[in-house]
Amino acid sequence: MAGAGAGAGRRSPGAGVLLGGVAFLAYLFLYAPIAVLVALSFNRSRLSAAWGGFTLDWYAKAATNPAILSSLRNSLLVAVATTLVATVAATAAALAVHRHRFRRQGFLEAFITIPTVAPEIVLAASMLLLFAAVGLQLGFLTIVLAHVGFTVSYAFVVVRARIAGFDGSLEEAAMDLGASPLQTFFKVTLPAIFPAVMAAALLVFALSIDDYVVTSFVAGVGATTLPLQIYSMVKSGISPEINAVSTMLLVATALLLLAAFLLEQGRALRAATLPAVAGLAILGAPFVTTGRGPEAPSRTLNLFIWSNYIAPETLARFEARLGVKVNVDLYDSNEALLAKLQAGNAGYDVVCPSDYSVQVLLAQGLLRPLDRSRLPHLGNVDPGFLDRSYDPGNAHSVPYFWGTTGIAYDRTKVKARVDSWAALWNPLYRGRVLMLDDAREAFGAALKLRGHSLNTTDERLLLAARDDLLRQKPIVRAYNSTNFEDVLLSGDVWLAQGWNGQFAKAMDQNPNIVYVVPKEGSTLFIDNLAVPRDAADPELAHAFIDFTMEADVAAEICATMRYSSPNRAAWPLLPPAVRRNPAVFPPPDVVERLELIRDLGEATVLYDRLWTEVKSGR
Ligand code: N2P
Repeated sequence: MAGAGAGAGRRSPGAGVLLGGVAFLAYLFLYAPIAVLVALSFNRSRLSAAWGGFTLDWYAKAATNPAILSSLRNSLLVAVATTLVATVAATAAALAVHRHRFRRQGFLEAFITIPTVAPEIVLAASMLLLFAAVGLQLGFLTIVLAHVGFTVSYAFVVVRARIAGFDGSLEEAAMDLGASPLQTFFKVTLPAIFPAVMAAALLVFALSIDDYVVTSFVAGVGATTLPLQIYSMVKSGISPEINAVSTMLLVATALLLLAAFLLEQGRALRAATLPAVAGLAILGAPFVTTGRGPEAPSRTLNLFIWSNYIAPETLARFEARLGVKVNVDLYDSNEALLAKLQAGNAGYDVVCPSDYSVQVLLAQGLLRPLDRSRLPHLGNVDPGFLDRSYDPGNAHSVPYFWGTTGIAYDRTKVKARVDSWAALWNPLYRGRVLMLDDAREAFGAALKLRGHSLNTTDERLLLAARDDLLRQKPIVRAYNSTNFEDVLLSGDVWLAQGWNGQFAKAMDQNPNIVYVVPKEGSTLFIDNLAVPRDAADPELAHAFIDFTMEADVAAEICATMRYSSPNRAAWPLLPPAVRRNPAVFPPPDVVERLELIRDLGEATVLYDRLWTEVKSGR
């Protein structure tokens, strides 16, 4: 340190420039992504790659989007409740440790602050476990409890630091002059520590409104907060509307933190008022400009389904027909669905597990038997998709979509013929390959490449598949199960492993995209609608499932999403281009080389472990 100080004294002008340059680069590195996001929120063009001129349209769109408004309202309610509870509790705790001396005080104070450094994911998982253990239904209350749990420590640190110098003799003097303890608190103590309390409150508010990780664990349906909504929208591709919402959230948070910072620095309350009010105004503006908050629905269906599996217009049709509201949450892997249902109290009425996940959920008693009398349109489903071994007699599920896993590529960039999984290992395409972010699918490709079943539990074959996937890593640009077709369309990758429906849609946008099911064979999936055991409205769940099996609804679902429909009554209603597209409806010789993924019981742990090794690159 002394050396550095001496060095600083002799610093040449050149060193100053160098230091400035390094600092500039460091800040650029920190803020460039944010700058890009903010800039793109003003981009008239939908594509992030091209600048189409300046516009504020995306802000207007975001501010009138009902899903965004209702999630913003939830976020504000959660943040206000969290702020009140956490700030009061933290202030009381800080005053208590300030006034009283007790044994192990230092240790206990440090103990309060541990949540500020504990990994967020650990806090999130432990809260979820706690709520499940005490049987608390996930929703608004659990979010507030969890937010209080992780913000109260920050609030404590802020208040504690500021009141360290607070002179207790003032309180004594007030009491001596006859003030009651309550009067003393409100007339003497609170005014003295008020800036600290406000700083803590603003910090708590900002932390709560921004939180994604903890909230994603403990939010039930109907309690989607703004960060969850943004993430869910990202799953169907990043739109400039999301950039606009993110920018507003960013600016509002920055203003609130600035206010908290000013107060903490001991600035006058007035100095902090402007940024605080401006931050809150940004968050509240959409309600004022549109003149309304979202109305409360009467009856609600909570749907948890794969992304890119149902169009908003289909849901709107169901809502209009029954006068109900549909809440949708999306996922991109069976494992995510299983985790959510296994944790309990998720609150979904309808879910969409694939074949092998139906098997897992059934074994754990997590599905409710279906009432056939409420499913009159089941007869529309092709019998070839019924009574499969994962759910004999379809007692708990009905097929919704089926499809294939394959490779799509851009033929203007990939000149060689692609008909084998080997293409995804070709070093020629280094950095231009995308793989599904899915253990069973990635291992499926590696196993098929060597001619094995994708359901093998032979450890030797699995270790070899892991090694193949590790060998492939330098070629892989991304693991993505969400919008893999967009990444291909954007030109970022030239070849992608993925599911047929989204590729079939991409082919419409770019005729140079080709979809193949490799000759070695691949996955056949049958994804099904089912009702979780703890569904709140099983009757509405049945109504929805039956609705999706009506011929014209099933046709609309297939035509909009392009996954393969098991509904034979829908087939004649499909546009011929969809019906005849082999990417949507694979010909029999392709189907013949497909294999259903099965639940492998104990061996699942091995797949998980090896997949983690692949992803972490060991
Ligand atoms: C939809 C993914 C298809 C599901 N995004 C594959 N089982």
